[in-house]
Amino acid sequence: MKGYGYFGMMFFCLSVFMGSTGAQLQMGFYSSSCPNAEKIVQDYVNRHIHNAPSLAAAIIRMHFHDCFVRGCDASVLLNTTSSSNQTEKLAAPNLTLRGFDFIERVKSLLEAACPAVVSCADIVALVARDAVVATGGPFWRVPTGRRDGTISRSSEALSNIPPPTSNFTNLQTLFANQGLDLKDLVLLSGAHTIGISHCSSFTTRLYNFTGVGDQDPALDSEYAANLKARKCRSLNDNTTIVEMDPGSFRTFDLSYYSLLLKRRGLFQSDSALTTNSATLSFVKQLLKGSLQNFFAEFANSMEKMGRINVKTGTTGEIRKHCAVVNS
Ligand code: HEM
Ligand SMILES: *[C@@H]1O[C@H](CO)[C@@H](O)[C@H](O)[C@H]1NC(C)=O
Ligand SMILES: *[C@@H]1O[C@H](CO)[C@@H](O)[C@H](O)[C@H]1NC(C)=O
Ligand SMILES: *[C@@H]1O[C@H](CO)[C@@H](O)[C@H](O)[C@H]1NC(C)=O
Ligand SMILES: *[C@@H]1O[C@H](CO)[C@@H](O)[C@H](O)[C@H]1NC(C)=O
Ligand SMILES: *[C@@H]1O[C@H](CO)[C@@H](O)[C@H](O)[C@H]1NC(C)=O
Ligand SMILES: CC(=O)N[C@H]1CO[C@H](CO)[C@@H](O)[C@@H]1O
Repeated sequence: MKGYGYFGMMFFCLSVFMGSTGAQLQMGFYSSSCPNAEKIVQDYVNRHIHNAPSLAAAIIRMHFHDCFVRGCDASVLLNTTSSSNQTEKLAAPNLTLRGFDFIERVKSLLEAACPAVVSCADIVALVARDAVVATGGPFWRVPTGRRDGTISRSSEALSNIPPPTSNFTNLQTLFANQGLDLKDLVLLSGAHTIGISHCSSFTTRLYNFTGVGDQDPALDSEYAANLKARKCRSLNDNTTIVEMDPGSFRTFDLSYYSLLLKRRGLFQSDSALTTNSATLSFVKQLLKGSLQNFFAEFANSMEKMGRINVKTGTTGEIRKHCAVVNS
């Protein structure tokens, strides 16, 4: 358990205690039940990611949204049906999730090779890792054996996934609820080194921060002026997209953290990492270290995130289609 810290340890004991079988994730869980499973995923990602490199960002974010609601159980993939309430997909934070069809295509290859063996939750975890690696980002271990949940509620996405307007306290609480500490918060937020955002995720910072037509003073004013002039021309722009780490939004590097210190983090939640002395000091430490060091630390936190409240053993099910529970 080295490096997992107090929260991790507590969480670990709790999840072993709560799992009905006490089963845990393990490396190569499918090595006898579906020996090529991980290779099928990796080959598919390697063959297709170059046509759509932006999917690396989309799917690591999907993995995060999955894990933060009912654990990493692919609940984020479920469609709303006439017999379910609104599922997580219909919650505002999902609006901008992408890559559902990519996951579904990988699933159909695995169903063809080994019917009803590989969970959608493991597919999301594996595709997220393989896509990030294929685009030059960090590698992390993905132990497998997750099973799929049968419940997905829009309201739970709203209460568990931090909004971009989060302040430090909100972030600390929502991460602690998942057994993640402040170091994990800083490292995992580092995923914002890749990908894009819609203007609507942050335009209040530009146009109406406290409701009097003002700007967020924590955002660099030159950057804000630029965003207003060139990208997000109104408070209600919900279609324009911007690079979260302008100039290197496809490269998994340390520049996200440099931007934070220049007051150019895009969301209030990014900026909030510099408002607490512990997280600010982690940010500075990361910037002093090497890229390899960031990758290694990021890998630890990703593996930890991938274990949140997983269903193993005989709980849950192995879905046949990722968007619907088995009938
Ligand atoms: C700390 C709290 C976090 C908040 C408040 C947050 C919020 C957001 C928001 C609002 C967007 C833009 C959505 C849009 O407008 O299109 C976004 C994008 C993204 N987030 Fe986060 N996020 C957080 C943590 C994370 C974590 C833990 C990860 C992964 C480990 C992550 C990975 C991403 C990625 C890769 C994108 C770009 C998605 C794309 O290109 O489609 N975020 N995030
Ligand atoms: C789930 O919903 C998406 C659109 O949101 C649709 O394209 C897909 O076919 C649906 N899947 C199933 C199995 O109903
Ligand atoms: C729908 O929501 C209600 C109230 O939260 C709950 O009692 C019910 O079990 C939910 N139904 C499904 C199918 O999840
Ligand atoms: C953080 O935001 C919450 C509401 O989301 C608010 O109640 C709290 O006062 C804020 N904390 C600080 C330190 O601003
Ligand atoms: C700014 O916010 C205030 C308070 O929420 C609101 O009354 C006002 O209409 C907003 N301004 C614009 C331009 O939307
Ligand atoms: C985007 O903005 C338009 C115009 O303000 C509005 O009609 C539409 O409902 C918005 N879309 C979403 C998904 O919020
Ligand atoms: C991908 C997806 O299902 N997006 C949905 C998110 O929620 C909105 C409503 O809030 C739906 O219109 C989208 O289809």
